[in-house]
Amino acid sequence: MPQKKPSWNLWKLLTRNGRQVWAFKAGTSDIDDHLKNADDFSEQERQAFSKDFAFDRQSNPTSADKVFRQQALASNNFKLIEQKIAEEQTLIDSLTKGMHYFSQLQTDEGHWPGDYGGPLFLLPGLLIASYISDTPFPKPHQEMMKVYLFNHQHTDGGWGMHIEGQPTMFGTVMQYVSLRILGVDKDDARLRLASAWIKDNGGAASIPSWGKFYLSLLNLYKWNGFNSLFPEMWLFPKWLPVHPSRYWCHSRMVYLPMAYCQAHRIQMPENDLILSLRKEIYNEDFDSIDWAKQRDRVCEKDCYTKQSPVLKWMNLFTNTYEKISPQWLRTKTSDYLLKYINAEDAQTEYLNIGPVSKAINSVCIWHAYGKDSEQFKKHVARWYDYLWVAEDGMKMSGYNGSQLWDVAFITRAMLESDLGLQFPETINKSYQFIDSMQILEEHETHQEFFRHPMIGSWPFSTAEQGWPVADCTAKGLSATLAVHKTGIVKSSISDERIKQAVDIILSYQNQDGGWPTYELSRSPQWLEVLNPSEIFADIMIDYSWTECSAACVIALLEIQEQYPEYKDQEIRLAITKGLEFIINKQKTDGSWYGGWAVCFTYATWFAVEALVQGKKYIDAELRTASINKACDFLINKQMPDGGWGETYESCAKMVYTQAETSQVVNTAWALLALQTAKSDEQEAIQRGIDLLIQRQLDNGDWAQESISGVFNYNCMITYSSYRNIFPIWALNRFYKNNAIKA
Ligand code: LAN
Repeated sequence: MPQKKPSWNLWKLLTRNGRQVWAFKAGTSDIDDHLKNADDFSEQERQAFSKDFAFDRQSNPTSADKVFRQQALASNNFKLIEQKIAEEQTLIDSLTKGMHYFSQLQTDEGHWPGDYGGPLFLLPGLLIASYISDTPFPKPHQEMMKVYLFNHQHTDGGWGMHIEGQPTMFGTVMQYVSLRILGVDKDDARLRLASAWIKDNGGAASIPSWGKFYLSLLNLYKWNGFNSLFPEMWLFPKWLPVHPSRYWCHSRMVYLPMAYCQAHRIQMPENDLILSLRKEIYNEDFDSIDWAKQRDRVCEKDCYTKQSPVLKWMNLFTNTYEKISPQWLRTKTSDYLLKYINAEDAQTEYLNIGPVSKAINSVCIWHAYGKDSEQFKKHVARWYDYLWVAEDGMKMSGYNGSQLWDVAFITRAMLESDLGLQFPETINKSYQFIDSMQILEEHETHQEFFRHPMIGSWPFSTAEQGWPVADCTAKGLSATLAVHKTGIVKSSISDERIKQAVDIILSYQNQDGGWPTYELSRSPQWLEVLNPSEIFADIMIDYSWTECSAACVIALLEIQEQYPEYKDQEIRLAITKGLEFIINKQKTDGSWYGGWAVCFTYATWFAVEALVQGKKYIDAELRTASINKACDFLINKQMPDGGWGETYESCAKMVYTQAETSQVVNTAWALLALQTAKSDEQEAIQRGIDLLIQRQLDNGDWAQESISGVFNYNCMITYSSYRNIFPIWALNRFYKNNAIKA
């Protein structure tokens, strides 16, 4: 603490061009005027001089230059800076620890494996495929699956559609049957409770249509109680809006093998287990059930999308047709379906587009070629790509992983500031992975089976799985550009490949200006009236989504910066239309709904990021108003502890639903948005950042909180690396924006 020496401050050092002149009572900073007040000197001041400038040669033989230093530091707000340095050190420590911890989890090939579980209807599908085909999993696997299924049972005996959801008929019947297939005794107390849940809630006949399908395969339900999928529809002319090639690819690829199974009414033979199960899951005597009457019965706990009147009418027709369908046409249809299934198997190395079709395709291939066929063996070999062991047991993942997606995100997160450069090995490995995951070829049967062009694209998981995704291409490209900018790796992704990725992004833009997931929207939205799944919404066509659009706009903006010459006009137009789409999607409260993660904070972050970066491409007033509204929305949702937290109910209800406790992932998204918007709510940002630091565990990880991914509004999915990626990104952005500039 410097002593109080008031008269020191009567002197002030003026400098200019290296000149240094002490001014007495400097009234101005003009060095030439330094004597202006020199005559204004009182007796009091003279006395103060001799007191304040008393000098002790014993203790301080050489002058320590205290007058200048004290003044210089005071004018630089030394105290404040001292405090900032300490805070910054805490931030740097947290970030370094976070990146160090996460880097340790990276594989040698550069990606981050992780838990991608959540939905509870996936493992049962696979178990049914293994049971029907008499291809049991090894004992240790079976044991771990049992552990998993029991771990997620609710105390009332039921299971949800996903691990955090309330019990439903679909969830409960599927897990019940799975556990029985895995050899658990029907008198096991937990199964008795589950059986009671099923019966108390109306019995298995009220399971939604996807459940009716699986039960029919097992001979636990009758095919004529399943609304016909009208397999012949696949032979319709392709130009018809209802032709399945126009459906969202996930619906298409699930309803394809389902149609094959229904066309053949695949049904396993009765055995003791099946006969017993028929008693365990129905209130009525199985043989006395009027199956046709069960077609539209859905337990109210399951119902998310009501059947439309149009669908009911259609079902009337297709169910009648089922009774008269000529055999020759069925055979022709089945041949086509099988050809398509084979093509999908070949295109994806038997991984298939997702976990549901993976299991059902296995059943079809087993049915068509038998258990000993090469094709079926190849299918079985890839079952294991979908299995994941975590502390809750063995589950089936929602995809064959989220490899590319996570790598792309973490790369951008780390490179947000120079701090990421302290991890060159991690960045380099990530880059190698991104390089090896870009899809560089198309299959021979590409066009025949309605695939979107994909040379230059990136997938969500792996190139081998081979389904390109618009925003994954955008994220792969953004990460590539970010790495190239640093110059710390030898770039192996050529300009040509970058341009191919740009072409893919451009090819994905919908008429409405937005970007979809895997393919352009190929039919009008009215097709949704034919959605036969009572548990999901908006699954019929591929829609434009805010977050997919924002990701693509951002990648194009980055391309404009780094490759300004490439397709300049076209890209500008695409960006402008994309930004307009995003603005149009904004809700009146300033937020955006997120379709692929929980929920409003997620999409709002994406949208704000695109709007901020897209400054030059859209009307300034419109843009500012939109960004300000978004920031107001986020500020309004900040919780008292400084964090943000939404529950998964935001997704299904489409209304922001506050969690009881704040969530680091939501907090990070909100902070990323507020910071990029250069919101003047510094205090709110600071409080959020403090929360992220405070929530960090000693080893640099963050605890896993509530489930953060979603699909089709109603089913949740785990993204285990989000809890690292996004806090690191938000902290890194804070560091970049606030680092002390020396
Ligand atoms: C995914 C995972 C990734 C996700 C993003 C890239 C995050 C998104 O921005 C676009 C859509 C996409 C690719 C997506 C679509 C739906 C998927 C494939 C999933 C959520 C993973 C699992 C889900 C799939 C439909 C699950 C299987 C269930 C069915 C109802 C068929």
